[in-house]
Amino acid sequence: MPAERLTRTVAAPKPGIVHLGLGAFYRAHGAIYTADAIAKSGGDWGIIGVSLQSPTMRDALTPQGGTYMAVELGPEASQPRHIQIIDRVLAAREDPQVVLEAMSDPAIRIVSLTVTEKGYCHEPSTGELNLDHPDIQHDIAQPLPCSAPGYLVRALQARRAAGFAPFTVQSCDNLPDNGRVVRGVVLALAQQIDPDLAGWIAAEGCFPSSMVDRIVPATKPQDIVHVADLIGQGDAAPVLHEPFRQWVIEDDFVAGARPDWQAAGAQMVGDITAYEHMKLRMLNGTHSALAYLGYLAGHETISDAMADARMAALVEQLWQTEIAPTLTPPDGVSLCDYAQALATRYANPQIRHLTWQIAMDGSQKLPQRILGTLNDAMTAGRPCPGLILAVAAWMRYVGGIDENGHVIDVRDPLAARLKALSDGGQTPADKVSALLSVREVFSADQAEALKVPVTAAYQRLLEIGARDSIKEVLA
Ligand code: CS2
Repeated sequence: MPAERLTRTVAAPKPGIVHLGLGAFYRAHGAIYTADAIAKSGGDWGIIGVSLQSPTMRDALTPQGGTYMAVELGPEASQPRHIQIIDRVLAAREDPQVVLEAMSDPAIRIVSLTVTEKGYCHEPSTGELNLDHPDIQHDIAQPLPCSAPGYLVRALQARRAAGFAPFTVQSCDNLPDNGRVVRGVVLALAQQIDPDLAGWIAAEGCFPSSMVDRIVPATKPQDIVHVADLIGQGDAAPVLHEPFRQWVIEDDFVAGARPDWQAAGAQMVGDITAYEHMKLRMLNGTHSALAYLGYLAGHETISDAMADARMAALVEQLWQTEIAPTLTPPDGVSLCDYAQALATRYANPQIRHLTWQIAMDGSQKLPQRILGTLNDAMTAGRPCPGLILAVAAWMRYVGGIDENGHVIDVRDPLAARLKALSDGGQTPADKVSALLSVREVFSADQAEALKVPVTAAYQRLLEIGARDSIKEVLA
């Protein structure tokens, strides 16, 4: 890194938001929308960032006064921008009390979250809080929490005790009806701790759902070098993102208090369901299909996979014939145009979005990205060979050995169990059955319906590999 380090050049706005899960995505999406909203309309909407897991982000951003570079990567040019909206970063593991105090301050009117699917400690197939989750067990027993639902409940408890209004809880994760999911886990946990508290939260709280979209690969060491070259200063935690961004937000905030995100281009709507289904199924569904099949076929990134005509044809088939017919598009939106725009976004060669990164946490992602679509299509009697192949590819992936016999570094909260189930099956059919029995992912009915087609696809993956299996499913 150059000797000179990036520093703050303007004061941070007074904080009004605490954000849990300060990863690359939020810093390239919600933080920038909020900075733009303040630039247009003002307001005390500075952000206190909280890292729930490790202090790395706090340690990287604190010497830079909480600021960082966001670099927009167009197909031809890079556009750096200095983001100065984050007031400070807290490391929850080191000092949970400080985090609770920040969240309990009445000046904080919104607590938003990007904690990834697994951060909600829910059952992905049902959306219900998993009361057996070790972090939830801990948070029921101890006043200082460790999970995201635990922080929300304990901070709301402190606000109620102090006579303050609750903050709005705003999920910005890729979950269907993410506001309902976070409301459900918060109420279920509060119920365990203090049923009166649960009643108060249910009556006074707001949990707007939102659909978030921007492709933001995890920052890699070479990106840090690239940004230093670009700006001539050292930034330990830049974010690199595509030009496109979209944020559709249900307009339901405690006392209506929120930044003027609309002025920054966000869409404030009454019901986000149509947007969210479209995005989770069309974008995230094909992202996951490309992640498993692309990884198995030896493609490192999404743009590499899209440069393979066979992969690109599969994605096109998924959009047109397998996914789009299950959707009711939002008013004024054409699914054809949406798919066309996605193809262009995926092909952006500047965005090095690893198939391995997207393949992470598949057990938490598959239900809302692929299995719901499959369910709807199969109920309507439409075959979905591409999505079936994607499910089989996930099974092959979590088996932990790639097509060249190399070990795959599978990251998933259920990784050990998935591998044991796969290893325990003698035949391909046994392995598929064992994986279909994971109820966090597949309902009993769905497992039954998928057994024959997924086994056949899995068998073909073993016999002829991912690329030739794709060729067979192309209409
Ligand atoms: C990706 C998403 O990592 C993943 O699973 O599918 O992060 C995706 O890039 C974003 O949802 C795009 O908005």
